[in-house]
Amino acid sequence: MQMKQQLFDLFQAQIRNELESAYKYLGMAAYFETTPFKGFAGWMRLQAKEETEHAMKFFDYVHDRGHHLQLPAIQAMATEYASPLEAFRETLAHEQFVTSLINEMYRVAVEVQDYAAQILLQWYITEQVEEEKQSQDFVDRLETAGGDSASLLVIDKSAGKRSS
Ligand code: OFO
Repeated sequence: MQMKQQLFDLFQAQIRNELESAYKYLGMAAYFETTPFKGFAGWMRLQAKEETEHAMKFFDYVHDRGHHLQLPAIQAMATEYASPLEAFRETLAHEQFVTSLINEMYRVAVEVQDYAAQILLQWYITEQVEEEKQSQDFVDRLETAGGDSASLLVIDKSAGKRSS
């Protein structure tokens, strides 16, 4: 059964938002590739892949519900940042923004009594807790390291251990 138009519009927009997240993190990967911080570059590359998977989960769902999608334009993204800390602060702020979008989708799903959409969105609500936590952890560690190169390289190395 199709979703109410108001909810479908949000799902359609969120496919673009998740792909914009992927593009944003790919821009950060491009920035880190120009620095000694190849661990962060790899981490951002994997984050971009994960965001694409988030988009595809919505993509599959709207088709399961019998909708026909439109795909609006995706905006250009920065590939320059002042420091790893600036990039991760931007990541944290972005994830907080995405959490607010997912929460709004859930609010509307409740309002229109779409129980199936609520179940799907619960997965994203849980995922956003993880997304915010991992960004916050990097911000905290990078703030603690300050301008100390050795500490920054230790954090970079740990970021490079991410496997999925
Ligand atoms: Fe899709 O979680 Fe980040 O944006």
